[in-house]
Formats: sequence, structure tokens, C-alpha cells
Amino acid sequence: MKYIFLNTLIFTIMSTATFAQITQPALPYAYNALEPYIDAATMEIHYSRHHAAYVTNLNNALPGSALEGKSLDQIIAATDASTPAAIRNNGGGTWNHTFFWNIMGPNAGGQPGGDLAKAIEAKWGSFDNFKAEFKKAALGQFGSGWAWLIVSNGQLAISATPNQDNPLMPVAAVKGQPVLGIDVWEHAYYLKYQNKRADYVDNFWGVVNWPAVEKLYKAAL
Ligand code: MN3
Repeated sequence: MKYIFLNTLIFTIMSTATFAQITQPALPYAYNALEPYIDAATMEIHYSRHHAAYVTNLNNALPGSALEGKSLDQIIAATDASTPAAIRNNGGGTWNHTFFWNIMGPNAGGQPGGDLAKAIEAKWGSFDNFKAEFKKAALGQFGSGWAWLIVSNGQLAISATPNQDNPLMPVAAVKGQPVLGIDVWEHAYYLKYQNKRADYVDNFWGVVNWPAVEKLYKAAL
């Protein structure tokens, strides 16, 4: 009995060490919560297949690598040109989608307020001008990638990254702390918008959770 207990204990400890995995947080709202701007079918496939696959593939890629046992934030902060593609792509895919779900929400949209609104006006002249510049970055990202609103050295900036890179990675051309981002991979919009990425970007403003973005902005300063 004692022997079995000890074996179980050792196995439990070893399992915990071996299987300390990066997990996919629950979607903070229902699949249909962002209708009509983002449809339920797109959300379900995006979260339960695409995002889930990045998490699974990241966990499969980490064992034996230099980044094994690191947190997701540590993995992102260490992703440079020498990082294996499977970790760079799936680490980014894991982080970016969790971020994306949290800067959107139901009954959202409208305009930012407070210091963020002031900073946007100071930088781009108006909220509409900012939206036009952000859209330009989202449409200008050739193929798959993301457009971002970031804080870099205390200043707001717009950038774009290819594939699943993000501005926190040392490998990014423009580095900073993301406070808003849009996934412009076709899987994010094709079911509803087909090839019309511009329409998807226009509708994205209807689901932006500005209080969450403002919180990120304050934390990034
Ligand atoms: Mn995606």
C-alpha cells in the first residue's frame, strides 16, 4: 500500500513537471456575442479550431527546446530570428488570439474615452483619422498578419506584423506594447466577408472593447 502510494506520488510530481502546458483561456463571451459584426460560425471555428491548434502545436514544439518550461509571455519576449518557426508561429498564434478576444466584446464599439482619446487626438488629429490609418495598416498587411495600436516609448503608434508575429517579439520591425489589434488572416473574416477585408475592418469598430483598450494603454505608459 505504502509502495503504491509512493509510486502514485512520484508519478504525479513527474506528470506535473512533464506536462506543465500552456493553456487556452476560455473565450470571455459566447460565440454569437459579437453578432452581427463577427458571426458565430467564424468565432466558433476561430476559437475552437484555429486558436486551439496554435496552443496544441506550441505545446508539442516546446519539449526539448530552450524555451521549455517558460511562460507564454517569456516565450514571446524571447522570440527572435533564432527561435524555431513552430514556436514563433504557434507562440504568437496563442498569445495574439487571447489578446484579440479580450480587446473585443459584446455591447461594445463606440469611441475611446479619457486619456486614450486625448492621446489618439493628439497623435492623429481625430478618432476618424486614427481609424483611417489603422485601416490602412490592416489592408496594407500583405497576406496573413495583424495590425496593431501599440505604445512605444510612451507614444501611440500603428504597426503591422506578418503571420503570427507581434510587436512584443524582438523579431518585430516595430516594437511596443499592443493595446489594440486586428487579426487580418482570411480565417478571421472569410465566411462572412469573403475577400472584402475592408468591410471586416470597418465592422471591427463595432466590437472594440474600449474600456479594455484604455486599461492596456494606462498599463503600457
Ligand atoms: Mn486568427
